[in-house]
Parts: sequence; structure tokens; C-alpha cells
Amino acid sequence: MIDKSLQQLLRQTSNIVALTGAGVSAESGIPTFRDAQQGMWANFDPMELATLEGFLRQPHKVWDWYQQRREMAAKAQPNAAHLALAEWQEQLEQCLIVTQNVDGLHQRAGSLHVIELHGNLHRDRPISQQLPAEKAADLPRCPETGNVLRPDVVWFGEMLPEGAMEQALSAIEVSDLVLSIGTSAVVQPAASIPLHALENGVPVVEINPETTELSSAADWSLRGSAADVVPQLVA
Ligand code: BJW
Repeated sequence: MIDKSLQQLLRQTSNIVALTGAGVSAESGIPTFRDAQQGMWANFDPMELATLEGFLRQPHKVWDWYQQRREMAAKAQPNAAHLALAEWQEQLEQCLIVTQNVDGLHQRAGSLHVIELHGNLHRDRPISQQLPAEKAADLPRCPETGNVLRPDVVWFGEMLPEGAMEQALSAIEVSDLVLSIGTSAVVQPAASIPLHALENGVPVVEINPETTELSSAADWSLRGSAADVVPQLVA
């Protein structure tokens, strides 16, 4: 699966950026979003659960869903892919993980350099809008301002955390190799990260059991699961 030219490149590489998506946590038991049967968007409506408008309409429903996901993520364990990436951070001069995942599993695997493009499921932040009293009843509130809290994740139509994309793109420009692991590469602006690498002459390796929007452009497409393939790259 790992051909001679990729093996040679890996030996010479000291600066890597790894973009990760839901597929990296699939083998930790956390469902992806777009799997046709098991994916979260096959069973839940993203416009209801992953937009600010949906939250303002049905805050209890959204909170219930995030509470269940928090519990699932807290019980999940980092898998061989998370662990291998953490090991790479120790071995290489530079190895930045840019994740779309909100589950915190990269950090629990020991990775120190992680940019969370879509926030973190385990944190809250206050909303600036006022909710009518009947809608706001029993919702968690900010102890300082009294405002209703929401999960600190990035919903559709929202901006990413300040500086996150800029940091990721700058790191790409000085990297030797970019990995795109376990992402369908359809959600912007994250999906533009490997394309930025290609535009800057940085080779891109995709790791995914399925073909994605990125596959035809990537220099290598390794068809397999993250927990199987990523440790082979690090070895
Ligand atoms: C395995 C595996 C194994 C399985 N091993 N692999 C039209 C064109 C372009 C852009 C837009 C557009 N219309 C709207 C937009 C913007 C929108 C967007 O991109 N929409 C697209 C869907 C079209 N983007 C946004 O709104 C973003 N903000 C933004 O653009 O701000 C600027 C702006 C503001 C206002 C107006 C206009 C512009 C924000 C995006 C936020 C995404 N949020 C979510 C939810 C986060 C919170 C939460 O988790 O609850 O983020 S949605 C969801 O998708 C989640 C993920 O991080 C994200 C990406 O998904 P990912 O990780 O790729 O998962 P999947 O399921 O798609 O793929 C899994 C892959 O794993 C598959 O390929 C499998 O094969 C593979 N796999 N097992 C390895 N074992």
C-alpha cells in the first residue's frame, strides 16, 4: 500500500501537517457524519442540530443531542491512528494536527499541537441572543453574565475560531507533507486545506477507505482505515 516513492518521502520528512476528520474517530466508536447508514446526518437533521437558528428554535433538543455526544466521546478511547499521530509529534521536528473533530481524542492520545477548526464538544460558550423565558427554562447559563450557554462548536454558517485557518495555512506553506485522514473533504473552509498544500507544491496523502472529493487531486490515496494505515506511515 505504501509505495517506494512515499516511503522515501516519509524518510526525508521532518515537517508534517495532518488534517483529520470524523473517520479518524470512527474506530473509537464515534459515528461519522455522512456515512449513508450510520452517519449522524443520516439520522439527524443538520439544519435543526448544527445551526444557530436551529439552536434558537429548539435549544433543549440541541442540548440533549450534544449531551449524548459528550457522553459518547467521554467513554471513547483514542485508537491506533490518534496514538500514532501523537507519537509522530514526539519524533518529528514539526507535526501539526488540524482537526475538524470536536471529540478531544487527539489531545487524549497525547498530541500537544492541535488546531480545532470546529471547536470542542466538551466546552460551552454563552450566546449573545436573548431567548424567551419559556424557551430558556432549565438551560445551562454562564455564571458570570447569566446568558444561556451553547456548545463551543462551529455550526453551519458560522465563522471558524479566529486565526485557526490562518495558522493552518501558514503551517502548510512550510511543511514537507500534508495528510488528509478520514474526511469526506466536502465541508469548507477545512476542505481547502489540502488544496492549499497542492497549490504550494506540498505533496498530499489521503487516507480513507472511500473515494472523496480530494482523491483525484491527492498525490497518494491510501485506501484503508485510519487505525490501520496511519501507524504504518509512522513506523
Ligand atoms: C474513515 C473511516 C476510518 C470512515 N478511517 N476514514 C457551498 C459551497 C461551499 C461552502 C458552502 C456552501 N454552502 C454552505 C457552505 C459553507 C459550509 C459548508 O461547507 N457546507 C458544505 C456542506 C457544502 N461551511 C460552513 O458553514 C463553515 N463556516 C463557514 O463557511 O463560515 C464562513 C461563512 C459564514 C457565513 C456565511 C457564509 C460563509 C462551518 C462549517 C461547520 C461544520 N460543522 C460540523 C458540525 C461541528 C459540530 C459538531 O460536531 O456537532 O462539523 S458539520 C460536520 O462536518 C462536522 C465535521 O467536522 C464536518 C466535516 O465532516 P468530516 O469530518 O469530513 O466527516 P464526514 O462524515 O463527512 O466524512 C468522514 C470520512 O471518513 C468519510 O470520507 C469516510 O469514508 C471516512 N471514514 N471510516 C478513515 N475507519
